[in-house]
Amino acid sequence: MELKSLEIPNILRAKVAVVGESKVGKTALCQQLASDGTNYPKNYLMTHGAGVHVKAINIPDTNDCVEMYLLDSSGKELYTPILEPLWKGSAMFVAVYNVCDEASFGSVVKVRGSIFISFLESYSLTRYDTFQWIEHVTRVVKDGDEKKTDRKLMGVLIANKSDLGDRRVVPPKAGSDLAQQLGLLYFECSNKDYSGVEEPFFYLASEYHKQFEEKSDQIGNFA
Ligand SMILES: Nc1nc2c(ncn2[C@@H]2O[C@H](COP(=O)(O)OP(=O)(O)OP(=O)(O)O)[C@@H](O)[C@H]2O)c(=O)[nH]1
Ligand SMILES: [Mg+2]
Repeated sequence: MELKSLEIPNILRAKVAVVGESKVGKTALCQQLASDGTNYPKNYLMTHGAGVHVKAINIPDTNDCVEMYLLDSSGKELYTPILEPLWKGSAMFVAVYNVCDEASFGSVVKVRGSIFISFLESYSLTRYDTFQWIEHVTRVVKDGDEKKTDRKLMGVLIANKSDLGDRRVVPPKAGSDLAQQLGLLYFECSNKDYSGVEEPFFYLASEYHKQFEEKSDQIGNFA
């Protein structure tokens, strides 16, 4: 037996806060990802508080694996006092909206008064909730960071339910423009068709791995 096949993988663990309005498909996303597309929940079952799903992603051309602990957070504002302590220590977030629900799009981001409203209006979108998922989760993680590292929380913006083309109200350009303004990468997916589900997580795992390698190099330089 080749010695290489006996090598034990290095496992990096990361907590991922999965956030967004109720019914946008966060639980479906986590379940589909963790089951490689075999566990799509057809019927809606509201998440009470949070659920945890695990996905291990191998980093190509390395012996490393990122184990992602997906914190599937309820989209009901009512649960945020329970969610806040759970979000602490997250290495990254995934913000999800439903392309057929404009209010779910408006509520993923910080509502920056008239600038944000005119941004929405330029896409003929007028509905938004006052709750701001990305702003909220990043603040909670930052406040909970005892080392005050000033590190930017990694994240992606996911437009879900792309299979419902005829009912779509949030155009791709609105999503990608918004993501660009927020310094995030934009992805589209359909949990139902299991298309585009893995890509955002491959991206996050790879970025996380890069950060780890940079840190290892720095430690190496000091040694
Ligand atoms: N057509 C379509 N329906 C989807 C998709 N993803 C999820 N759904 C449906 O949307 C509904 C809500 O999905 P959930 O994953 O439970 O939503 P959630 O964001 O976890 O909702 P909360 O737990 O209330 O926060 C369910 O009926 C799913 O079957 C998708 O990609 N396409
Ligand atoms: Mg859920």
